[in-house]
Amino acid sequence: MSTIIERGYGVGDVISLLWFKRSLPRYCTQFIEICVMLCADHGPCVSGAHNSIVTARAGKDLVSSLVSGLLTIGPRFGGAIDDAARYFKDAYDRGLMPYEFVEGMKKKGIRVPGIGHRIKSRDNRDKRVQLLQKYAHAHFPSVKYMEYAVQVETYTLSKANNLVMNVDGAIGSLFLDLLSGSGMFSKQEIDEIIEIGYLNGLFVLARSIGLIGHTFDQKRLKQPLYRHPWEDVLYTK
Ligand code: Q5B
Repeated sequence: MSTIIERGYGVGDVISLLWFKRSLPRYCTQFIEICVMLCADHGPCVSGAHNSIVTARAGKDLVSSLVSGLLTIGPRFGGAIDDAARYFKDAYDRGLMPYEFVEGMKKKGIRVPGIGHRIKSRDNRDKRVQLLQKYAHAHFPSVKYMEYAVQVETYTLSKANNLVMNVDGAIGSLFLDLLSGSGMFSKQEIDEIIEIGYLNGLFVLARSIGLIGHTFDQKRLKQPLYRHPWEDVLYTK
């Protein structure tokens, strides 16, 4: 760690060394840092922040509040990056047309990971996705997986307005481009990274920053025990 500081490395280099066991080119480490910054928080209303807030307001400590938020990260919320990479890679490498891929997923009853959002839509695009795409267009040697994901999005948007590429889909597809285009990973290593599932780690790491912030907010503001409005959970009329 002292060498890292002496050489002026950043957190993207630290992640490259500790997770991927190699020094990656600056455009890759900067991409990792952008992912971490963009995913650090998305406001107090999302699943993870909500859980951390409720836990902090129940008087629990920082670690309990943090993990209570982290435990919501999964296939619907923030933890779709690995599956997005898995499915986009498989579909692209097999040469599936986007509509074949989406319809095939529908037949299997699987929602396309990396597609869809509760509030983002065709007319209210996710700025984070646009920033990641812009960065990759400017710096990556190839963005073939991301372009495939865009074609998938074009098809899903023909079905419903909110079936946009989300931040998980952008990171998943672009990380495939980073892995395959940087020349730093063998095909076998890429398959292993995707199979093990490294990429949700980026969201977990990033969102921890925001969840800790939400916990401190509640403590600083001395918020009382949370009680949910009963109208929201009333099952019978
Ligand atoms: N439908 C995200 O669903 C959401 C479909 C689909 C085909 C799809 C859903 C989904 C895949 C998982 C994913 C990451 C649950 C999201 C994130 C970080 C965040 C969060 C924040 C942050 C939203 C209505 C109809 C149904 C469905 C169909 C929906 N998604 N079909 N492929 N992917 N996506 N997660 O709006 O015929 O009526 O049965 O699971 O990528 O987590 O900001 O909040 O930074 O914190 O609740 O951005 O898209 O819609 O579930 O009512 O579905 O659309 O089959 O069709 P919704 P639902 P039908 S980014």
